Amino acid sequence: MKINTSRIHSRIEALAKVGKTSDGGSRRIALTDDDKAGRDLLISWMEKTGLDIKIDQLGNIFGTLKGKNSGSPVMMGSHIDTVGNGGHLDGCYGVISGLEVIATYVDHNEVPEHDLCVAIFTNEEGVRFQPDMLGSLVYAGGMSVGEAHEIVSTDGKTLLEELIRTKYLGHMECGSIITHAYIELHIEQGPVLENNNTFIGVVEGVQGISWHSITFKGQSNHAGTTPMNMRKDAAYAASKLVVAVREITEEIGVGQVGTVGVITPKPNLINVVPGEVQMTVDLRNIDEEKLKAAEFLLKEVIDYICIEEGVKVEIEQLVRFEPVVFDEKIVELIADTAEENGYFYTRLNSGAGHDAQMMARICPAAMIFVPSRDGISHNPREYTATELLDAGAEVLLKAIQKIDQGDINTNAS
Ligand code: HGY
Ligand code: MN
Ligand code: MN
Repeated sequence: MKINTSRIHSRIEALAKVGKTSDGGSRRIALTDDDKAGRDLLISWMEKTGLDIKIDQLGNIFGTLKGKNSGSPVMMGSHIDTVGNGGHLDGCYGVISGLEVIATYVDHNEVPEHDLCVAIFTNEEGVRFQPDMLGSLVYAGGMSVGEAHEIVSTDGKTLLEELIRTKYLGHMECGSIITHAYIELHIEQGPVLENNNTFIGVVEGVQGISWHSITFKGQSNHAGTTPMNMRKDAAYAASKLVVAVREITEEIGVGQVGTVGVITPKPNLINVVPGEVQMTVDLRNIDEEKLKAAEFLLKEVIDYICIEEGVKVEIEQLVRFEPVVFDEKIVELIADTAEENGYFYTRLNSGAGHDAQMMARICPAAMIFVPSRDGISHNPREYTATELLDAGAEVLLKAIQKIDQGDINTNAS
């Protein structure tokens, strides 16, 4: 069977038009009208492919092609929600390619042994509702539906309200589809594959993620009359923490990353000493002990900054996922498939979080990467050459065929 790569490209382009930003990027933040429009478009393509479509209580969407032995599907999937200024491929490539694998079976009148399913998980990016990978987290039993429904977005809406408003509050119980195996195709979003000059990434695991929201509370005051030794300057405290996060990564060493992505001063006026700054810290490491050490240093340095500047602090942990190791059998199957189809590959861990790390909690799961030009992602400049996208989709098809035909006993421990 040969995958219809031109349909993949035309669908990536069509979806990119939904929530298109002035700088050519994509903005379909979870459960906004643009995300709804993207969801509606994907559902129309699933209908065109003749799939059985189900939506669960978290708004996760599942398109299924019945197999000879219907029951627990071989699943592919990812997400189509984006960060605020995303590219066209993050998540979308995996969903559209998964749909294409199933459409290839349909086009060739091939009935698979297992049901084949493509999933679109809700709120993978986590920029509006935290935590990220929320839809797959609940699907995998990592959070209750009720708790997730009550999560309040950065713009003050509950997840339940937005699911109802966008008409994506499904009735299917979250996690009721018992998945036989899961493969997610995704762009690497980093520089490793391009630096290694390889087409395919065989992903062995995902690094642990720790997100905190930190609010320094000092004292708003007059910029002109307040002597420097009387200030409780929340922006100064926040700036010290930005520098400290970089120093923590240097202290922990190679493999530790740290990012301050949000810094919001109040009252944010030119002639007022900021009384409050809300900021976020994103720490990640593939090594759980090192990630814990980074978190410890973070707390230590916050305490020190507060004493030094005389400010108070509120700390909220938004996300904490431990590192994940993918299923060895599926990892090997992907490596063999790449090799058999003439593609050099690199084994690597994922720097980004993915729905696959949640699926790995409940079924054998792994990922296939393709390179990102200049390692750029979460940016309108996100790009992967056509031949690389095609290679990834071809390896996905061949790997799914093998799993479907029972090349690996995914139940064997
Ligand atoms: O944050 C992440 O790594 C993913 O893009 N949600
Ligand atoms: Mn993604
Ligand atoms: Mn992303």
